[in-house]
Amino acid sequence: MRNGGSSDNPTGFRVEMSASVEPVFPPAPQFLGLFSTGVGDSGQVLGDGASDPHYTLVSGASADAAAAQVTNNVWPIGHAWLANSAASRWLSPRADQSGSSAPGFYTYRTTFTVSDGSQGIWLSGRVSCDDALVAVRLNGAAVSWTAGNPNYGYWTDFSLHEGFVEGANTLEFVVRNGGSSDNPTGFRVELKAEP
Ligand SMILES: [Ca+2]
Repeated sequence: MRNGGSSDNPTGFRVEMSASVEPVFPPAPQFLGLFSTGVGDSGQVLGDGASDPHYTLVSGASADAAAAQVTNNVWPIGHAWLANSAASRWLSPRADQSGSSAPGFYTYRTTFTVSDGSQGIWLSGRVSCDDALVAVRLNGAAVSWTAGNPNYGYWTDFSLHEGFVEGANTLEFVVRNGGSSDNPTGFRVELKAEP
């Protein structure tokens, strides 16, 4: 680079590089129709405000809680919340979480098909949410779970290796939004099948 001018003046140089690559968790043949949050059928990330085709909000504290929407990519994402990536995006009861949602419980549900027997298969992944993940249910049965509160600035890893059935399966995540007045809430999960 060249510093211009005919007398002393500021010059500088700055570059940022990252060698880390976000893991991508494609759907696996053992788990047909199972996707991370905020992606379409081919795994591409969806835009702000899109309805996630794979996750529904089956109960929620806000009156407007009907579909899980891709959260707008603004604060608190990339601030208090983990930044979005090419592998997944945050979901919320509504896209605008600067406008926030009511405190209470939100249940996100996804359904998928186990096509190759229900024994010896593993599903692992990582989850982040605002504020706390209070329950995980596989086919209606509670899964043992440990996660921090709040759980939005980092990932919590998990794995499931029992409770699957051949055919249709349902996986639910119950998120509690804390506080006593409207404030941001969101949910994000990345999933992969283990051999
Ligand atoms: Ca919150």
